[in-house]
Amino acid sequence: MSVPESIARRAAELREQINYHNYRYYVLDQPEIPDAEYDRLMRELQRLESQYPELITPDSPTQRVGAKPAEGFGEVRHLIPMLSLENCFSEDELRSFDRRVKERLGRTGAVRYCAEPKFDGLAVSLRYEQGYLVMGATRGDGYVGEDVTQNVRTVRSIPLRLRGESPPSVFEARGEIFMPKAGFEILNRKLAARGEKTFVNPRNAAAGSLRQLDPAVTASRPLAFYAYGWGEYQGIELPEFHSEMLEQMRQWGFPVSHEVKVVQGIEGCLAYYMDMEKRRPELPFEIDGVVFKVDSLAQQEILGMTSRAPRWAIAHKFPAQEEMTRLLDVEWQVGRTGALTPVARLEPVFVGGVTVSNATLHNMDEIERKDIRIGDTVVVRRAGDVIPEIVAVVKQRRPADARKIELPKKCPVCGSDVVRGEGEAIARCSGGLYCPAQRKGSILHFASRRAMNIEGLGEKLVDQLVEKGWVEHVDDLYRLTASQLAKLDRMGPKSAANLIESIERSKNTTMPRFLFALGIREIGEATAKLLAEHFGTLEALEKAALEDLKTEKDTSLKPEQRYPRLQAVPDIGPAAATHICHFFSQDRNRQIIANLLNVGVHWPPVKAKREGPLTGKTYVLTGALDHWTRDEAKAALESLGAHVSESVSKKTTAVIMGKDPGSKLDKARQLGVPILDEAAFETLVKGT
Ligand code: 9MJ
Repeated sequence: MSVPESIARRAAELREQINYHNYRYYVLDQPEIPDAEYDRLMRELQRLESQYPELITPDSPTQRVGAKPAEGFGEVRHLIPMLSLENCFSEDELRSFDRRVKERLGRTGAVRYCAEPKFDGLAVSLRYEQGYLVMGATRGDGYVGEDVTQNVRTVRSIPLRLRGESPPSVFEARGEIFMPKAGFEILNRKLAARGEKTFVNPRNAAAGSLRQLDPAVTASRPLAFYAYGWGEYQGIELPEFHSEMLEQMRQWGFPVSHEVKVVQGIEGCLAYYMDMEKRRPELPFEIDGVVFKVDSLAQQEILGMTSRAPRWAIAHKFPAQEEMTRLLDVEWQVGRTGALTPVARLEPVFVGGVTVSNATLHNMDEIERKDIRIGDTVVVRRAGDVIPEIVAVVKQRRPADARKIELPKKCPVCGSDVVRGEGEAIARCSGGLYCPAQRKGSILHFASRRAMNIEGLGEKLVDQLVEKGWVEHVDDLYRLTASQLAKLDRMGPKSAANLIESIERSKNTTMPRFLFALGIREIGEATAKLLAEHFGTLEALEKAALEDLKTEKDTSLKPEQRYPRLQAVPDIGPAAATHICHFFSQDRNRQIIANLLNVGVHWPPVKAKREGPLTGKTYVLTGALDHWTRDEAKAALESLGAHVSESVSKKTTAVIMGKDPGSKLDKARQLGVPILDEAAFETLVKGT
């Protein structure tokens, strides 16, 4: 049977593509396509070659395991080849593996398997002579790998010497070097902070870290190792089972995962697969499937191997968490504070078990760092319940007409200017409450349970109220009538009356809730409470904010010296103070507050935090005291009702000075604030 021309062409194309991706993956450590895509290419070629064996060329990528070793490391020949594993993706395929095993063994009963996680890292062989680590090598193409001895020696979980009285004279341990998830996150954060390239996933990070010509770099990376097999050995007898040998290796000091289990037959395998898939998100390391190995070493011997993989093992892979698709467009969502978030619209793709058509792009910095453009082919990742994200761009597939993603100059919802502060990642709509998106967000926040707690006022209702123009600002909520509400979608007279009642009830609130409900940026619940305790009344807070505003443009002051009244409140720094000042400086905001008070929003007087002889007094500590730690001194003052502030202002009652006082002392002198030494401080706290 001759091979149809189109099939021969396709096979050649696949060979070329696969060879190229092997090179990217094994030599450059820079894969361009997700594993799932690579697997598909390989399977397609394998299928064509099994249909038309005359297509098989000696250099076909199906005829070997990996690719050439990179230049830079010495070569290591594996006396016993480091084979890869046959993959399967479904229960059916796993069942046919089990059937083949039974047929070859000529038995009908359940086969005993050793079930292992499939670690997602890079395979290495570690050679020990007389118990000492003498060589570490990567898999390479399975026959020749790279000498990474100096690098593996830096991996702390790899024993440099075997434990026990009589170690084998020669032993090659095989297993996976990988980067635990937590270490990967930290490493990427560090790299990003230094402006260096981050890694796409823990596997690439592990490969990139191990294959460093400078072992000092490897040493600084959080790598780990698990053993799951062996190569050459001399001077020992093998036990009956693979799992027993792993136990023996554990005795010699190799890390062997506690997730390794012996299971019986195909049913045992399927149960193990399901259990690991469920627990995958909580494991501290990445796995991309599970591996089943015929546990009896005698049976392994009978089964033998093909040129690429043992016939006694199979990897049952989880659905891919990364897939490729096209970025169709980017839309900008506007949040309550006006923050613009880019959202990627994708050509729908099945990834991580669901169809994904949107992914977050976080912010403009992220887009620029990854150089993402509209029209690009991108790698989308969806792991567990995490929001799908774009991890990388396949640059080689960038179409000529790919468009740069631009931060809109105008808010897509209200058309106001978009502003992005110097050095800030987040851009915002400057429309404030004029912007319907911000208005809806701020109304929902105002009504939320921990703010004004207006029960029954949800997103759908707020959308309608804003769109109909009935509620422009939060004070409008208190002018709604039951007959008006009853006209809205999915609202009967009863639910309208209930809503009016809960709006009415919300008028009776507390000052912290009210302050929190206003939605001033960076003013969360805790800060709202501190503000209320510090200022006691809204008038006092407003007055402080307007006074403090005058210090904003005073460049002779350091940021921490500006806004002294607001910054006298614990936890409030220059950024939060700026937001408070700006909020109260807007006539529109003050008008809304006045309206809210007019319609009857009220709260009981605020109790000062602690009543005591020093209530109303504010102290600042500077320098080290001999007999008190800073926290002890602060606690002593607070227990008497005083407030201890971080910065000196005219309101400061006194500054308490220890050894090596800082600039706060100068500030106190400048402002004529009394200064107490340690003795005077002790008289104050003990005598009062
Ligand atoms: C991984 N990657 O976790 C094997 N593997 O066994 C496990 N890989 C393997 N076993 C023989 N658990 C060849 C590869």
